[in-house]
Amino acid sequence: MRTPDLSLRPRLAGRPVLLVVLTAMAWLPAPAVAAAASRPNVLFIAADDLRVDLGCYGSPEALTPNLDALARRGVLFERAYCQQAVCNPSRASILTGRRPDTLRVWDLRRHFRETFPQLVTLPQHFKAHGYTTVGLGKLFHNQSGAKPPFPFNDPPSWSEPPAFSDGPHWADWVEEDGGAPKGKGGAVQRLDVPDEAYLDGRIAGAAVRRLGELARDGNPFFLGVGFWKPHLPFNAPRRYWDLYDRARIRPPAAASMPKGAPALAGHTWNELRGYGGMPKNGPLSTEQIAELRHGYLACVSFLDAQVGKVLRELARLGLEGNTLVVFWSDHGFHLGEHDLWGKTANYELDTRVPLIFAGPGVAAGGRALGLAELLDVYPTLVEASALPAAAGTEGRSLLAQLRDPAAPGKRLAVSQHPRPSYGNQPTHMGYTLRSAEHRYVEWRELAAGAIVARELYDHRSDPAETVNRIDDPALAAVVRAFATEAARIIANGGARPSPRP
Ligand SMILES: [Ca+2]
Repeated sequence: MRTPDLSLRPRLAGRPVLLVVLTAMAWLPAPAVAAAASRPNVLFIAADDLRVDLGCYGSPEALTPNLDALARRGVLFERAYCQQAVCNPSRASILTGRRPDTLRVWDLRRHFRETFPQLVTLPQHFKAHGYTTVGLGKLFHNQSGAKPPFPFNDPPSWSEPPAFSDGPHWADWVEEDGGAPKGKGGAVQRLDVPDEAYLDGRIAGAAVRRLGELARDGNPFFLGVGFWKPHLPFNAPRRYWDLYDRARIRPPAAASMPKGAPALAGHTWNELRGYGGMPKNGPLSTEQIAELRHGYLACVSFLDAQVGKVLRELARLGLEGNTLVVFWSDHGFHLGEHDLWGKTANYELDTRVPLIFAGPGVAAGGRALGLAELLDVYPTLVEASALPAAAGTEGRSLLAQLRDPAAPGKRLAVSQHPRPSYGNQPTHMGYTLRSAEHRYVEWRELAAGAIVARELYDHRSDPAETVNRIDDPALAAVVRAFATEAARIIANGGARPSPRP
């Protein structure tokens, strides 16, 4: 165990680095600058269910040297938020640059092309402008039984068939008899196996090989590498578990639902309860909590090691200087905080995500405090690559913050989640608006649109969101301002999930 690495903080703004770059570029002939700036490669690295539990984000526990190094050479967004804290809606949102309400994608079954068959995704936009686009791993949602009318891995987005993109998470499992997994096993696995025993090790190997081929090819590329961890089951080779001492794993902080929170805000952790050894009802034992939190950290370090393999190859090939790297997770995760396990909540731990950019034009060692949303990634990469803007995207380019992390961000980040969490026919939708200082949540009954519950958390005094202060007279003006914003956002989005046949 080590103490948190706070050494990035003194290097906050990164302005001196930016000035050096601009001064050097001023001496280059203009066409060369334009050509170099217009055709960077893109390395788009996704993690699955990774909350902001990384060394570079100040985690007191997680060991993530490779992601910490990426943050040191780029810009880390301190306040980045997903648009819905579950795989398919979040991934559809970042990859199309549109909100779940616009896409009408709120569950794990519906495909965004059911709403917009001709939509041009982020990689597809790069493909249309001459890039070779390659998808390895889980980028769009994984197809795991649901059969939408379009493949989830979205072949139109890619120059070649995507790989390692499909299948249920439980199948990423090592049977001790060497056979194929026969069904959903336990929630954790700790075996002395090589990285390649699991999907992420194989994806890292494929990405390293493909990077070399793409470098030799010479055409600009968009390489998407989607890692499956730290999503359940928490299986990682033993050596990643051994980085942590079980006796020193911290118990969840603030382990009760927020005081005054409505019942709609919670859920019954059905995803975790579906794994072997987990109780179908009721609480986990102290030992189970420690094992799950240990397993999550092991998976975070396993993921970090796989990202490191890809980033080292990028550097070895001499591509670092002309490749924009973006690392993101589709949403966060609860590990017992708020008496919740898993995602699908509207709280900070589920909606806040790691988001790190590095590469040409990106300030080194910057920490952007301004708010950002994952749907901003699409217009950011398009603008940073000097491609024509894509039609219909709803995010805002973060390029100003990549050049100067002190540049202002968004005023609000908006996320949402239906209730029931996974049902085809939700009865309620919760919208959450995060400002720099507060989180506001509004739960609406979908049939008539009536507001049935509200929440307000004051991050100035309560960063763990432990007390719902919606009725605090001292915050009445704040609540009124949020309610006005929420009404405007919802009127523009039109949250009316259509009944499924
Ligand atoms: Ca996920």
